[in-house]
Amino acid sequence: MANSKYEYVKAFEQPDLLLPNTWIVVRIDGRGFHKFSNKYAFEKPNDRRALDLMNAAAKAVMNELPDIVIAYGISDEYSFVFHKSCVLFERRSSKLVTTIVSTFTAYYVHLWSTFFPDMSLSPPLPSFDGRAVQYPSIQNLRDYMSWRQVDCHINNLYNTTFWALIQVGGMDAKSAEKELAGSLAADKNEILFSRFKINYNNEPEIYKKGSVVLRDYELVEPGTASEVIHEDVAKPGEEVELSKTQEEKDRKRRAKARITVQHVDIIKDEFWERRPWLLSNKP
Ligand code: DGT
Ligand code: MG
Ligand code: MG
Ligand code: MG
Ligand code: MG
Repeated sequence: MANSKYEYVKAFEQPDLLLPNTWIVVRIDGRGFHKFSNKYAFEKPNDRRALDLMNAAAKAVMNELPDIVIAYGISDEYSFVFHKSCVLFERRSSKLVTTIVSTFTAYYVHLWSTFFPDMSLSPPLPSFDGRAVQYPSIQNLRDYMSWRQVDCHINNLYNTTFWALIQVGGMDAKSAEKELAGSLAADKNEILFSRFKINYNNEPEIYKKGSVVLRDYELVEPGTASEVIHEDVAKPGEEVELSKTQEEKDRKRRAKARITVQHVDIIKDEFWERRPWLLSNKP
């Protein structure tokens, strides 16, 4: 059948392919969660139910999109990392971002009552924005992840001290803010310890380190060879077929792996060295 006279409008659609061979991070962030957290009386500075709900939604996203190798969440945000070799949706930025945002939001709403059984959701409903950023090297990607985890630590130390001054110390918000203006990490640790008998080191890991979501394979002992997963045994001429089989095996393995949430350091080398498959050349 001939094309309709309207079909020319398709030419207005612009391609938005992300560069090949770069790590893709899709970061989503809750819209207006300052207001949202007040509406549902989230505990300050951290609401465990709200964080668990974010983590459950992130796990569901990773379950539906096996191309995601790792995710990291703090507060109302989550970063999802696609391997640099990922070809999902031909690497179209808008498809990757909108799929993650809508899948995450759908699960956040779907799972809400599991984590907040006493409070039913009502408009304005939770929504999330999203963006895709590309990182050309593993160093850039790791620095991105480190940046988010350092942010988690800085914000949590500040918020823990700020709310201790108010909730236990009886200060108002203005005075607490003034007290903390220009303070260093050591000063906040000191305030927490000397005035409130709080040892920051003993605060829950989920608050201090954020949440890492990954597929649970066997850990590699520190210091041993890192390419345990992808041994290439192809003979000349069999290369394509074997690597296809390997690819298929890897895909199945990823789909079967249990997805876990951990609250661990992702800045130091150890985390990545013990999980060489995360950043290996082949996903
Ligand atoms: P945005 O992202 O520009 O639409 O605006 P917001 O309000 O979402 O701002 P953002 O994303 O910079 O900050 C996250 C807000 O969410 C922040 O005001 C604190 C709140 N929030 C996140 N997690 C918790 C929690 O566990 N407890 C409480 N009380 N508040 C939380
Ligand atoms: Mg924001
Ligand atoms: Mg937000
Ligand atoms: Mg945020
Ligand atoms: Mg369609």
